[in-house]
Amino acid sequence: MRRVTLTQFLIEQQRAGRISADLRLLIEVVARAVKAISVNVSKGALAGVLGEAGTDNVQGEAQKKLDVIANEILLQANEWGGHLAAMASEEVEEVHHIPFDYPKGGYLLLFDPLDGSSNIDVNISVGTIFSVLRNPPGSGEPSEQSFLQPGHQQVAAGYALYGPSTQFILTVGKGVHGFTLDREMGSFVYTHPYMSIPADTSEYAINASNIRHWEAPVRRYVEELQQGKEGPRERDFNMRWVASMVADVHRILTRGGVFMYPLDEKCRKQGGKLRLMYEANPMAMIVEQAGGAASTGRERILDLQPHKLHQRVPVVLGSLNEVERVVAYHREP
Ligand code: AHM
Ligand code: MG
Repeated sequence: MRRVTLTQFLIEQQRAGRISADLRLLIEVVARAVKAISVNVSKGALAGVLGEAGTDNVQGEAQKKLDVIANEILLQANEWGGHLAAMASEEVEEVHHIPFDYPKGGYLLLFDPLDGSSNIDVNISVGTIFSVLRNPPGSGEPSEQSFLQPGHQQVAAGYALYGPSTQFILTVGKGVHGFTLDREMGSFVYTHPYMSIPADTSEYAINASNIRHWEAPVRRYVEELQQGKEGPRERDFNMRWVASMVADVHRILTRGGVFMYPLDEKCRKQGGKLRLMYEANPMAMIVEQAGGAASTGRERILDLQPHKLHQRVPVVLGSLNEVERVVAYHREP
């Protein structure tokens, strides 16, 4: 069987006019950084990379050593290639400017270097999420404002899942494509063309310990699922919660499902738990490209006009008919 690598896939996308040479280089560099992160994640305790870094990030959360390592790997890998105007990271408060001695390009890269940090020390899957925007023409040196573009303007989005195998999932706006890392060869192999999310599902993902904090529409929706065959849905539903968004979304991309981190009383002041620019937008683009839907419960995520880099939002995404049902419940008085 002919093995297509990520490199070859990207060259073919460029030839087909779907991506520019610079965007191809950018994605290649992100994938290279992901391989380096994967090596660190898989060494775990052997390399002394587990545990706390002893610092807090911009969100006031304790950083793990691997959060810091993954962030450094992504920043350094992407600084010098000449394809970027600037970067923004979930772990860094301000925009990361390209050092003055390197050439600059037309793209903005945003990432959550290591998503699912609470799973690092227990050897459960974690991931990296990224999003690519164009630097608005004529805007000069990028500022926070340059990044504040609605998600539908993303030119690419993807994630890496560091699980039993390392996978790289990518969309450039023409379907969702999955690659698996061949560790011996050191290359990503195209294993999952045009991934798609079934419109119907019997599986949901939510941190149910927050039930007492949820708003009425989410509580109603989940209670109906829990009633199973005896309830209004007239069938049983299964529940999964990895607490690594990448792993939970990847399961949905593979076999369907609905993922929710809704607005609740605990996170109301911040606007939600998950970050719009580093988590919600890239995942929403991937999920929509796979035929699913992504909403805050009230609005399409990709239509939100961001007002700050580290903004948080409620997230409901996955199988189309379930997401639409949750949205419908939010509309009812
Ligand atoms: P992180 O980026 O600091 O790791 O936080 C985001 C993670 C998501 O991956 C996951 O869906 C969620 O937080 C889990 O939250 P909780 O621990 O409240 O279940
Ligand atoms: Mg995260």
